[in-house]
Amino acid sequence: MGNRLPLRVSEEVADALRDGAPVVALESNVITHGLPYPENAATARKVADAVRAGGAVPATIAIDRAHLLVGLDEATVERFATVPGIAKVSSRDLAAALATGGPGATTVASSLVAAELAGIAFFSSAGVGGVHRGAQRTMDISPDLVQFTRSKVAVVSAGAKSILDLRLTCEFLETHCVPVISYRSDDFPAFYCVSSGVRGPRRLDDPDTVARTVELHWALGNPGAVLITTPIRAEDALDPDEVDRIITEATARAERDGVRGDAVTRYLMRAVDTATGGRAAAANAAVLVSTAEVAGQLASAHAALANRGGRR
Ligand code: PSU
Ligand code: MN
Repeated sequence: MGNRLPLRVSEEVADALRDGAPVVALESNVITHGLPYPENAATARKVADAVRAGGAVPATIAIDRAHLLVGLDEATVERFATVPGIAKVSSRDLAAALATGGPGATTVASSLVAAELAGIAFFSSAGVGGVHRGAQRTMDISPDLVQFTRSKVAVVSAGAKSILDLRLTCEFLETHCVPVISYRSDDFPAFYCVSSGVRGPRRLDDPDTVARTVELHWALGNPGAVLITTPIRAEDALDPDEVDRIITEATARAERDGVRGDAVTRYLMRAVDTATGGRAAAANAAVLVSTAEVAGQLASAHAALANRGGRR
C-alpha cells in the first residue's frame, strides 16, 4: 500500500526530539497568508530566532512535494514567502493536499496534526482561529478550535484576533473542555490588543506549574490541546476602539462582497492592515515574535520536567 505516512522531519528537529530537547512547532499559513512580502519572510526568520532565544528548536510545518515537512530550511521559507497562490491547508484538507502533492501552507489546525505525529509537544502562533462575529447566522467557526479537542499539543498564542467574537470563542473552548491558561496575565488577549475584555479562567505565572498542568491534563486522559495565552507587549499594541471600529466595518463589507468560508480570515486581516496604514502589520509581526519567545521558554520548562522523570 502506498499509504505510509509521508512525514519528513528535518535533521535538526529530529536530533532535538531524540535528545528530549524542547521543540516548538510553527504554522506556515501565517507566512503565505498573514503578512505581505518581504515582512513575511523577515518575520518568519525572527520568529524562529525568538523560539531559539527562548531555548527551543523551531519546527515550521508545511506541505511540499507530497510530504508533510516538519522543520523548513531558509530556501523553503523564502519560496513560501514569495510564490503566490500557495493553498491554505487546514486539517480536513491535509490528506488531499498530500495526495496531490502541494505545496500547501498549514494553519494552526493542520500544524497541530503534524506536530503530534512528529512528537512535538509545543506549538506557537500569535493568533488562533475562533468563532467569527455573526457565527450565530453564518456558523463560521475555525477548525482550529475543533482540532484543539483532538491534538495533544500545548498551544501558545496571544489569544485570537478581534476579527473574531472572542467572548463566543472562549465559550466554545469552555464547552469543549479545552483548558485556557493565562500566562502572567489576567485576560484572554486579543492579538493586536493586550485584552479582549474577557477574563481568562485561570492565571499561572510559573513556567514549571504551566508545564506540570500540561502534563497532568494529558495524564488525566484528555486527548486534546492546552491553550496558553500570552498578550502582546503594551508598547506594540494597537488601540482596541480603533481596531474594533475597523473590524466592524470590514466584517459588514465582507458579508456584502460575498466573502465566504476559509477566505474570510485573510480578507479581514488585510482590511485591518490597510485601514491602519501598516501599523497592524507591525503589531502582527511584533506579537508573533514575542509569543514565539514565550513558547520557547515554556517548551524548555516542559522538556526539563519531562527529563526529570515526568515523561509522557
Ligand atoms: N488568526 C490570526 N492570524 C492568522 C490566522 C488566524 O489572528 O494568521 C490564520 C491561521 O493560520 C489560522 C487560520 O490557523 O488563519 C484560521 O483560519 P480559519 O478562520 O479559516 O480557520
Ligand atoms: Mn471559517
